[in-house]
This record gives sequence, structure tokens and C-alpha cells, in this order.
Amino acid sequence: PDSDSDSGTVTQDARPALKKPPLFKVVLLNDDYTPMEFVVEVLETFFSMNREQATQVMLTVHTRGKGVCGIYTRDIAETKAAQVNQYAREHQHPLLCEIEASE
Ligand code: TYC
Repeated sequence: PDSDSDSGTVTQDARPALKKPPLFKVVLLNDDYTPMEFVVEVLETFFSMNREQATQVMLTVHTRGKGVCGIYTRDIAETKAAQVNQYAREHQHPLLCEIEASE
């Protein structure tokens, strides 16, 4: 905590006040055309999941309409979502990845 914000005195604080950054969910949306195997590969490649975890998340998205791939700070979340969307487009799949505020 800052103990001297209006004193004009410079002091040292052993515990600098660090605020936690806002977090964002990276969400995968279901569609009727993207192959299940491609979605599993995306989750392994961009979210470091093993095959078991990736299959579980893919099936959650498939049955519930959407699912969380991971939670990150804004820049990381935006980059991951953009990478997934670019990769899906390169392979001509309609797979869509979005981010949403978390907490
Ligand atoms: N619904 C797709 C199918 O039946 C599979 C799928 C799962 C697509 C998850 C997108 O985010 C997704 N082939």
C-alpha cells in the first residue's frame, strides 16, 4: 500500500500495490460443419490440452453450444482467439472463437 501519496515524500514499500489485471475467457462456439477432429487439434495446438482434455471441451461445445478454452489477460485472450479464427479460415472451417469478460 502507498503510505505517502500526498506527502511529497518518497518512501520505500516492501509490498508494492500490485493490482490483478482483468481476465477474459476464450470461448469456442459450436457450428454444424467443423469436424470434431479439427476442433480437438485446435484445442491441443493453441491451448496446450492433451487429447483427453481437448475431447472433453470439444464435446461440451458440441452439446452445449459453447465452451471455455482458457482464461487469460486481455492481450493473450485476443491473440489466442485471433489465431484460432485465422487457422480455421485457412482450413476453410467456420469454427468461431470469441472472448468474453470473466469476473
Ligand atoms: N458440431 C460439430 C460437428 O458435429 C463439431 C464441433 C464441435 C464444431 C465444437 C465446433 O466448436 C465446435 N462436426
